[in-house]
Amino acid sequence: MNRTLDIATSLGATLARFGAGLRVEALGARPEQPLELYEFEGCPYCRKPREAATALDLELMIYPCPKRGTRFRKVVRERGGKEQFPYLIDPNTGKEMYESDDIVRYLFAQYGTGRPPLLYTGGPLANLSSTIACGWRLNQGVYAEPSKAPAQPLELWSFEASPFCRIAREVLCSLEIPYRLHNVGRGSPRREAFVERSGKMQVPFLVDPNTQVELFESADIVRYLRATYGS
Ligand SMILES: N[C@@H](CCC(=O)N[C@@H](CS)C(=O)NCC(=O)O)C(=O)O
Repeated sequence: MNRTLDIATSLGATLARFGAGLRVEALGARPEQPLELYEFEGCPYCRKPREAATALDLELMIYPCPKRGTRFRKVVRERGGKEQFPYLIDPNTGKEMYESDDIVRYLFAQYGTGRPPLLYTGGPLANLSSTIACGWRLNQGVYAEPSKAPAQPLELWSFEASPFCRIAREVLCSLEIPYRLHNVGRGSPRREAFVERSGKMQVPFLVDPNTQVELFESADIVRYLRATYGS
């Protein structure tokens, strides 16, 4: 996709969700270990738990499960009994679940201060606006593309509502590359440490421990991922 169109449609997706996943909300208990989310970027239901994770400043291990994917879909089938996404595993509590609204409610109850704001569950309206957001992105982050698996998961600093981060996440998804997602939404207490680590407050920021490459700029990240892991 042409770069200007790419950014414009990604911004369209952010606006369609009224900026959910932009800033951090009231925080509760902090998990010791990152939560694990099996999802894909082009799935409207998967967006809601990712938004909630930004709002709750949670670290996630993302296991991308695009359609026709061969790496992580089977894990969900084996653990939960069916291929339905999103699927959350919380190693801190032993809880595992399907259903985006259940996941969002669980996250706010466990790691926020109770009930989620309407924007984050919102029933049919949230699903409709998330579907419209996916529509803006056509088929980006829906289907798996042939790829080489990295030996170790990558790391990405991001927040859900950022149009530039979405562009990088969609490619990680299509290439089925697992990654540790460091959420640094507006108001995140992690931002200071991130700036110390990276040198500036800019996302997306990708670290590949397999090659020691560190990159800002979504277009550079996309180029790097395709050259290194695409086939
Ligand atoms: N009510 C479920 C709906 C989930 C759902 O329908 N997910 C679709 C993807 S958007 C799915 O898993 N489809 C099966 C597949 O992709 O193989 C929720 O909110 O989590």
